[in-house]
Amino acid sequence: MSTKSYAERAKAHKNSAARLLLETIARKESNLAVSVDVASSVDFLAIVDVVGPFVCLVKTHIDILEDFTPQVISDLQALSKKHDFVIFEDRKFADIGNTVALQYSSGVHKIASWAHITNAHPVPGPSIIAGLSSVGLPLGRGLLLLAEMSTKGSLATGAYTDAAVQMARANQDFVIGFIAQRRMEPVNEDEDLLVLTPGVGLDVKGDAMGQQYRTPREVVLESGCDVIIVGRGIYGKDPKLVEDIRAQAKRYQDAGWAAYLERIQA
Ligand code: BMP
Repeated sequence: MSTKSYAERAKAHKNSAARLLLETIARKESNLAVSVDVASSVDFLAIVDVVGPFVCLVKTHIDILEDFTPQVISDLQALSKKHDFVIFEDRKFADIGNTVALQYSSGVHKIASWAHITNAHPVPGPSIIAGLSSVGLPLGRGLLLLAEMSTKGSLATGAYTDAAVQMARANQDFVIGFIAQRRMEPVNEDEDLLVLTPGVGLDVKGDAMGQQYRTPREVVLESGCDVIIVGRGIYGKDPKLVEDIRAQAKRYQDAGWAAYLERIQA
């Protein structure tokens, strides 16, 4: 279990996106990421503006927006400056290196130009990292590998997860960590692969489509993860209920930070 502080880890980290995330967590005393999965740009930006003060990171699924225009990205970047948060596009790339390089740099969304962090399934093997890093590394971006998933019946377990960890270890200039459900024990003192964990909720244990939730305490204290990713637990009642969204964001921020303080004091 890591008892090092986020601030200490920020100083030592070699990847600029990882450093930015760790510094932001320490500065804002927040290991909360909010996943803003709504279809309207107006709702999306309104939620980001409300949760902004409470989060270290905003996670997007930019292809969900049905009225996407490049202006959404400018507005998101302005909110990222206003509230001091990192942007993570949860794109889950999963193709050959040449294709993912194009998907990352081009198309309507031009993800590499604005997302500090993105992620990929390790299923194609190390070539996916080569493709993405050819675009992202010169821009100072970071990549997370999906080593595990939060869903019931996930195939990302056992040898697959171990292979994802090996792929990350071999590419630590660009791969900054994992989407996973637990901390992966480092091989030495210098290794610092972050773990960002979705499937977090305080009130319910899952949804009707296989999602499974654990509490911030289980995730951060018991499983040693670094960032809790919360979606519907924060905006789920109604994306327009601004006061409730603010209160939930604060509630999850407090729960995540209390679990971290308990961990580093252990
Ligand atoms: P929610 O908290 O509303 O269940 O949302 C979880 C978010 O995290 C979704 O955007 C989903 O795509 C993402 N996610 C997940 O739930 N489990 C995983 O294993 C990986 C994910 O990216």
